[in-house]
Amino acid sequence: MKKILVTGALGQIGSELTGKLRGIYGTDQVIGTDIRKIDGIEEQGPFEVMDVTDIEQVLHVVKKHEVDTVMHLAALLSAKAEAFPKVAWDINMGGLLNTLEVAKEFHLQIFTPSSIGAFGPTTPRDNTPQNTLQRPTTMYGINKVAGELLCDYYYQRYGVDTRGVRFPGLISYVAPPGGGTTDYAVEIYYEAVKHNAYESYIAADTYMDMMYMPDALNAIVHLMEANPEKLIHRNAFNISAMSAQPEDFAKSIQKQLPDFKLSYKVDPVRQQIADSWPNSISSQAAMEEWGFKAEYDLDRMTVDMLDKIRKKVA
Ligand code: AKB
Repeated sequence: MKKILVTGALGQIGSELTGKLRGIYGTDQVIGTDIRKIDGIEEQGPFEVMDVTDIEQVLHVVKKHEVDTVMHLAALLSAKAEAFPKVAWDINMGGLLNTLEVAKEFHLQIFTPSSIGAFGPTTPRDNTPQNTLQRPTTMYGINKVAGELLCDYYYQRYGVDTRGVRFPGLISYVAPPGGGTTDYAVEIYYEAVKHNAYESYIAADTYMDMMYMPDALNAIVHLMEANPEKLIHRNAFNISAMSAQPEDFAKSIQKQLPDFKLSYKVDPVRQQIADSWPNSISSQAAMEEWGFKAEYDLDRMTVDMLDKIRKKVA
């Protein structure tokens, strides 16, 4: 049975992935870790406060729990990384390098997400291929490209079983994303339920890839369970469920809330980041190599998001 450590377990992905993995592999088999702790977290399963930038702490927790797999999620997102580039480098690169070093020593399997942020303005914008030009212009993107290469390097040089995907914007009602460029696609649902209106910081006609969290979690589990002989790429698989602009979300919400209003007040920093990313990426390699498939399209996701948020804020 796997013994899995999740870094960033209180973050947007981690707070849902930890529970999903506990449902599959058993509560005691999954150790949540984060730089901070919240009340009652230990009642849900094993939890350790751990700073990924301190390799001694990572080593200690891996040895203590006899871990064999790490879901390394601790990272700053794109807009936050643009505000604090040096901190982003230290956390995003330092945390990953420490995790890979510990993985090399203890023969751990590693998952770490890359992002559509690993692409840049010179990347082909539509149906972006798996292997293409990557010259990102953000600190986050630079971290992601370097991370993809590092994971490949640790596999090729040391045989570490590294795996990963390039996530699009992830949409969920459980934990807020915080500090991303695609966060508007989460906020729009909360504002729809609370105020029947949303002011978007991303401009009209800006398309980005998106995915509902249940599809993202399934993708992680499937990739980690995939037959390694079938994996040609291993790391940084493009995956997407939909390509959408703010107006598409508004139209989908209006099918449930006909009076919903969308307006715009563009944030130049996040708009510039969004403009440097593709409109839509191709998930072909992930489909062929490990059977990636998204279950949720925009309308199905909208119905579920609105329903869950209504119950949450009631
Ligand atoms: C962000 O907006 O920074 C993230 C991402 C697409 O990597 N959601």
